Amino acid sequence: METYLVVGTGKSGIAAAELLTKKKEKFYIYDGNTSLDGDGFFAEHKEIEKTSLFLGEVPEEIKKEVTVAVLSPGVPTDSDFVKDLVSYDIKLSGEIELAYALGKGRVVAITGTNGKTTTTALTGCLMEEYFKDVRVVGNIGIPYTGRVADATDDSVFVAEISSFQLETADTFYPKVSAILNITPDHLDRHHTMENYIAAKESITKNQKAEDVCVLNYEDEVLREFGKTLSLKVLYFSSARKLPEGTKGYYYENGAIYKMPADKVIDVSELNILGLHNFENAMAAVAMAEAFGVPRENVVAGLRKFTAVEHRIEYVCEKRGVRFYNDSKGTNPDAAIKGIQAMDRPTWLIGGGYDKNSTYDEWIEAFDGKVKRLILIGQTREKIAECAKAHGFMNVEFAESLEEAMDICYKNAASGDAILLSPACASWGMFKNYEQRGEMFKEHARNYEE
Ligand code: UMA
Repeated sequence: METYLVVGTGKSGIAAAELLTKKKEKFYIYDGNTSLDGDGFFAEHKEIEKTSLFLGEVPEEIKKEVTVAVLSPGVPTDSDFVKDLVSYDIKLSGEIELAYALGKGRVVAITGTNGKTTTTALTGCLMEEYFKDVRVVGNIGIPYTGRVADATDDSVFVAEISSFQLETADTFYPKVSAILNITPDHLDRHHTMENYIAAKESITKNQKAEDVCVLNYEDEVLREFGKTLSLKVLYFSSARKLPEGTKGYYYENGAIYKMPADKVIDVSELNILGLHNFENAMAAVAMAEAFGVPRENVVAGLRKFTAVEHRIEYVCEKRGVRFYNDSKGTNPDAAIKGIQAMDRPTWLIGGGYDKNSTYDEWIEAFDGKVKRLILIGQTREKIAECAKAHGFMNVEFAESLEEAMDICYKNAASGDAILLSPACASWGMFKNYEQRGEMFKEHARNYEE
């Protein structure tokens, strides 16, 4: 019998503690935030058995008793707190591992720097066209532990898995996995690109010869990684037909094909825009077909699916100015997709938490479209300097998201766009990117015509 320590009282920690309660396991809870109200926590989360909630510190005798720590994804595995737990021989686990170990059902798992959320939602949609019990979970914002208690062997889990979550996944085993792309992100946490790549690639570590991994052929790291795998690899490419003998999907002349020349769908039938979304669609089709979803169901799902909230999401039009919410653009690479998708002169709002990113490529992608860049948050000086180094001088600082939006709306002309696509995480100013996106949408909708 294990004794667990749930580390973190955000979405993951709450769901993990609820699952441990349901499974009648012994557990304690910890959070590094000493200003939390312990009694208030249990009053608010009645589904969680009242146990000890430690804030800022775990007593020695508890560390001696605990056997497994369930880390929330936001807790760095190399922090002093975690190192101390390890010195007490406490096994490190995570919310994903806990859900997998205590749950039932088959799993499809998706990782990658960008496009995970759209691909996960789309894969879920294709699966639902065929399977009865499909559960979309993970980094997408629905903790996996929250959906396993009543799962059966017939349940199909479609899980978005971040590099943070992979770090603490041990026996977690997806029948089908996908790595969509790997570009620099979260280097504050993983320190080197090699560590980050290794975390992403570990999604395949428990897969067997008959299992499937879907990889982006146009990502050199992933193309090479595919050659090292001893399981079935399906590639996708948005740039060319795959070389003869290579299994997978490709985009050519406005349609998606399965190798060698089997047309799946014309992209004009999709409700999601841009080449990056055709890549997401190919990955989703590859996973669904590998999982046994018949072509007609795949096509029906593709026709139905619409864009994900906070990802280049059209909000409203006021005085001829259109508002787009791309709060999910939490790194430069994602934000590049955001600005590329704009077909009007754009007032761009960026900046936020510093993840040690570099912003050069993002600024270069402005491509004459950005009228002014309004910056908020911790990274604003760093981004402003970078913009100026690239000859982009039209930069202004604001103290809050609302102030940034007011500057844009006051100055924007009919036919312009106002785009929130920060290239940075929301942490520090907002609870999460969803809250940042919601605030943007609410403020936009409240403007007078
Ligand atoms: N905490 C500590 N010690 C620490 C760090 C945090 O005690 O060193 C505590 C905080 O005080 C807080 C709690 O941990 O109470 C927060 O935990 P968390 O940051 O892991 O956040 P959750 O609310 O549990 O949300 C997590 C994911 N968050 C992160 O990975 C940072 C959510 O992904 C995910 O949707 C959710 O679990 C459900 O699985 C968000 C995210 O930004 C969307 N992900 C990154 C991304 O997509 O780029 C990886």
